[in-house]
Amino acid sequence: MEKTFLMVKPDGVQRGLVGEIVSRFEKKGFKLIGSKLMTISSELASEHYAEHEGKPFFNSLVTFITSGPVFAMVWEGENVIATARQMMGKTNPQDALPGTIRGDYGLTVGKNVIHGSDSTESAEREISLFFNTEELIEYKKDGDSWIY
Ligand code: DAT
Ligand code: MG
Repeated sequence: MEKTFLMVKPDGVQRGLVGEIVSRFEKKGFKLIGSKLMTISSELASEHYAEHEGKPFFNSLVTFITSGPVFAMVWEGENVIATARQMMGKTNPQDALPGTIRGDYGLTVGKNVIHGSDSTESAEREISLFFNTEELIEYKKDGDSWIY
């Protein structure tokens, strides 16, 4: 089953949005298979956002993502990578539709509440960057027979 890496950014943690965000993915029918509250080192931040190195916002992005605890998660389910991106909304919260996480809770691109992998390759890369295999819990969710 497909897996993705999602992370409530420091602004979302500070604003008390962790529960709300977890709840949206739970209610959608996805399965949480790993999670932790953690602080990100600047090394991990630079590696995580390596594709943006050299861009004008790179330094402020690293400063922001290391500025407080984040809530890192791995979610599993059918088409979870693309669906989670839809549920997050566009990168700039001003372009994100109401009903999406960024559309409902964000105002600026620099503080857009949540990260989510954008492809199978980035999901695999980001999951292994943030989680050891023993931190990912494979289990059967009884409710799945009412979803699939
Ligand atoms: P996403 O987080 O939707 O995958 P991205 O990978 O293009 O977006 O960028 C990573 C983060 O960098 C994004 O969540 C917020 C920040 N960012 C992107 N574009 C920006 C810009 N033009 N100015 C400031 N921050 C930006
Ligand atoms: Mg991205």
